[in-house]
Amino acid sequence: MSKTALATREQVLKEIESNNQFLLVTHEHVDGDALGSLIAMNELLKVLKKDTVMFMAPSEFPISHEYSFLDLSQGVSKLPNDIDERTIIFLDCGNIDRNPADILKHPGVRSINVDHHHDNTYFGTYNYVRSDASCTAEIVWDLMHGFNVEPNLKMAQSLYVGLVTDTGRFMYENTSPRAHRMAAELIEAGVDVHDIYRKLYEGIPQAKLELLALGLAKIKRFDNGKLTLTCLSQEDYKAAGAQESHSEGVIDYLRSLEGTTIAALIRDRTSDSAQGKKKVSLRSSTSDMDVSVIARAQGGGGHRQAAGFTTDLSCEQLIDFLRQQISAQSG
Ligand SMILES: [Mn+2]
Repeated sequence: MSKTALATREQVLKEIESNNQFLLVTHEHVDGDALGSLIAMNELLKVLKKDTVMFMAPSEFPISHEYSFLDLSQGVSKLPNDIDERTIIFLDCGNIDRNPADILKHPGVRSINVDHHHDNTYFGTYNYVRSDASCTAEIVWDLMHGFNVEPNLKMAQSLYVGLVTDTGRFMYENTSPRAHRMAAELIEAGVDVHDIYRKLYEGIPQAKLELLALGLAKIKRFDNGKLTLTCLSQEDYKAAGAQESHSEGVIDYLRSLEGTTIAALIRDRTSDSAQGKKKVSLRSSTSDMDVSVIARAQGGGGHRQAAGFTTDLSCEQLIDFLRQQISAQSG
């Protein structure tokens, strides 16, 4: 199978139309857009009478509390045996390293890479990468229109979760008129905005708030506050009784701090397979600074204003690295 550089909407619609068996996957450490686009695509394929399987690795469970209301009961944590007969749809995966990469090792495997990361590595047979889309859910929503399918409530809710989380509740720069039109349509399809807000953003576990307190107490600022960061250690997780996913959102406080251009959250990975490694999340408060460049220099990736990577470097080494990178981009 020859690889297409960038697929058109028509090609993707045709590819879905002409195949009957699908396997849907998304990136590791799932977020709202990953889950939302996965479930919505699964629902869309069901409406189209396709045989569809959603896969998520066992390490993704339990799902972070704010997403636990999403229905993943039809998902599987073991790859199906007939994988060679299925078209794989990757959703919201910037690069193959963030996916169960073994899937693509199957000979003759056919895949559609549906994503909105501008640094997507085009690892699929068909690469439908729309960096103008606010979220992958927006692309799924558009494909749904391509098939003249009206969203059922489950699709609408899932798409809305992808939209509201990836646009920072309609506040990030990617929030386009189209994102709002999509929201309007999903609300018309029955989404209860306030109910989803409550589920996603309230009911915060106490451990999460205590972890935030520990992170905020250790904020470090460099270069007149241009770089604001904090480090969360294994000890912090223990002290707060928190899990790794509870660090979600800490970085938004760092970015919102007066004078900050780049915010970084450096946290110890807690899973057994990642012992000794650190996960670094980066946010930029201005479009002049591209944090995906910084992340890629360490083997990661992401968007201009939100990116991340995993590393063996120490906190001190990371601080030096980040300051260098920021000064290189400022120059
Ligand atoms: Mn996304």
